[in-house]
Formats: sequence, C-alpha cells, structure tokens
Amino acid sequence: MLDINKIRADFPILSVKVNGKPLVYFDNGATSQKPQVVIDAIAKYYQEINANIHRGVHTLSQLATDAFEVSRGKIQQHINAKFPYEVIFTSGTTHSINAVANGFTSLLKAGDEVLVSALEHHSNIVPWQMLCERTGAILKVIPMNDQGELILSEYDNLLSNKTKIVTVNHISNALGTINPIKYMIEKAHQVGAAILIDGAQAVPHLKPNVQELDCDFYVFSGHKICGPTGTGILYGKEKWLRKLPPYQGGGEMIKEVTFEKTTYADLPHKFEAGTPNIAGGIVLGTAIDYMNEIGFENIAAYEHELLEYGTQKLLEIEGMKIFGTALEKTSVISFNIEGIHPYDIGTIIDNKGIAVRTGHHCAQPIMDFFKIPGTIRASFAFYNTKEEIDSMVDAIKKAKLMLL
Ligand code: C6P
Repeated sequence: MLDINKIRADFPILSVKVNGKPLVYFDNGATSQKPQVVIDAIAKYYQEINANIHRGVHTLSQLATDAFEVSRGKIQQHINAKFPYEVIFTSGTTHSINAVANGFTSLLKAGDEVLVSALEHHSNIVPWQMLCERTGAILKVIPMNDQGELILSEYDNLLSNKTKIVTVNHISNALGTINPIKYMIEKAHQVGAAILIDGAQAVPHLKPNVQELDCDFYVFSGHKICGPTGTGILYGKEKWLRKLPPYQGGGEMIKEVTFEKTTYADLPHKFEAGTPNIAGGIVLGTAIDYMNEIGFENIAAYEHELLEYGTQKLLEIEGMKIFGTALEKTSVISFNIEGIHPYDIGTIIDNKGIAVRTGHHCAQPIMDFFKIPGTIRASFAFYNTKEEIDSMVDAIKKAKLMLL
C-alpha cells in the first residue's frame, strides 16, 4: 500500500498552480516529475564534489569518480546485469539505440534482415532505417492487431536465418501495451539473432531483470524514472559490447592514441567518449533508490488501479474511443472523442491545469494503423490520484460541450 499523500509531498511541483489551477500531471509518459531528494542531490553534487571523472588524481575528481561508479553499480543491481561494465551511461534511450544501430553497421551485409515492431517509437525505427540504408539490409515490421498487440504468429514467420537483430519495446508509449518480450527474446535467439529491448516506458513501472530475460541489449532514459534529463542507460551483454565498435570517438574511450592508430579503452569506457553527464549519472542512482524504496510491486499495483478507474471513468463519456486495449497493459490511456480533434481537448483542459499529451506521440505508424492524426494520452504515475482522474474527466466533459 502506498501512502499517496506522503509520496505527493516528495514532489514540489505537484503543489504548483498552472493557469491558476492545481496541476494535474498526466504526461508521465513524456517525462516524470522529480522528488526533492533528486533535486537536492543535483545541488549537492555541484556544491560539494563537482569535478571531471576518471581523469584527475585530486580528491574531488576521485570523489566524483567514486560517486559515478557507485551509481553504475546501483543500476547494475537494479536491472540485474552480470557485470557493472555492461552498464553504459548515455544521454537517453535515443542515444543508446543509435549506439547499437551504428555498431551493427560493420556486422550486416546486403540482404540481411532487421525486424522492428509496428508498435515502436520513432527512436526505435529511424536508427534502424538508417542502418539499413548504410548496409543494404532489409527492414521488416512485426505487425499488430486492432487491440494494439503484436501478432506473434507473424513474428514467428518473419524470423529466419537472415534476421540479424530484432528490436521491440517492452511497453508501447502510445498505447501502453506490454509486449511478450520473454517469448520474443527466446524466438530471436533460436534463429541466432540479437535482440534489443527499448525499456523507456517499462522502467517507470517495473524492474527489468536482464539476465532472466536474456536480452542482448536493454535501453532506457533516466528522466522517465524520476531522474534528470540527459541521462540514459545502454545495457549490453559483455559479448556484444566487445563485438560492437564504439559509437563515438574522443577522450576517455581510448587506450593509446597515435596518428597511425588508436586502440580503445575497456568496457564500459569504450562507449563513454567525452565528459559524461556526471551529475545526471550520479543522481540517476538516487532516483532509482527512491523508486525502489517505494517498491515496484506497490507502484505496479497502484497504477493498475488508476488504469482501471481511469478507463471506466473515460468510457462514461459518450463518443469515447480508447486506442490500445491489450490484455497486458500499463497505466497509459490513449483516446479520442468522436468529432473532436485531440489538440482541442488538450488545449482546453490545459487551461484547467491538466497536462496530457496530444498528437502522434512520436509513433506515427501507430496512428496511421488506426487512420487517425493522433490521440489524447493520459499516462499515470504512482503519485497520481483518482481525484485527479475525476478532474480530468470532468474537464473533458465540459470541453466537449464547448466544442460540439
Ligand atoms: N517517449 C513520450 O512522450 P528519449 O527521448 O531518448 O528519452 O526517449 C525516446 C523514447 C524511446 N522509446 C520509447 C518507447 C519512448 O517512449 C521514448 C520517449 C516520450 O512518449 C517522449 S517522445
């Protein structure tokens, strides 16, 4: 059981007013809000130990380096990676996926196949299209059904010895579908393909266990789990991280540099060129500690209640159509109201302090599948309440009266 009032008090932004009204923040899929411990930890880093890492012998540099590596260890434990050096700090999911897709350039040849799912965010489509353009590999799409679930029989048929990598999200940002990744990982491995899991929308709701899943790569952003923006993780199995060439060249990722030849640093530094987001990396550990204290089982159970309540309340509105009705679903509700453009509802309820996302959610192929320009997306976090859902539903009903 969560003590919601206590949790809400941890988030200063939840008591601000927006447009003169108490903020109702339902855009958690875009980014989460930050608890005071995270905000304080950022200030504490700059006030007490700010220095560049892995470089200086001076005390501050060592303190900062230690804090950064302690955070890496926390993330390793959190996702149950086998070794700390399998955890690479990046600037976010987008960066992590691009690092892997670029690395595969040297591993693919014309005619090889890359499988992406129909449920992907643009970040998990475009880097693979670019990879295919560079190599002559072919991009194939795992289709979905009207509920927004991947069609696994089609996935099985698409897999072959030509498949070199499969890439799929753990949870869809636009529909909330939880994909059967364990099954998909097993199947990909049966044909010798690697598999990358985009966990951007999963990590706010559950604790991934990368060894149990047996995925080759698992990527996510820190800002969706109460951490700072500009932070992210690329988890890769050691054998893959050794095989892939580095994504960027620069300081920190080298062993020896001469004008004739450069040799690369060991993992994880091979993939961490340049000065990283040091404060962000350290504070991501603080954010993960905070969420673990609340407990992912508690978070999942409470968010499921919000999902059921929100779905039932929204369906009371006439003309309501919910997109994404998968059996396995997280606390995201994507919807439209007949005859009304999603932007109009989004703008009117924003005047009442209610923040939802409207549009294609960087997942245009999903909107094309449903033949719609976009949806209104309410994405709930563990600090939201049923009363806030009531406020949103009430505001939508009033907006509807104005617009129709
Ligand atoms: N989705 C949303 O409102 P970055 O921007 O690198 O932190 O994350 C990209 C990304 C990749 N995959 C999935 C499944 C995502 O949901 C996102 C980010 C946000 O849905 C912002 S577009």
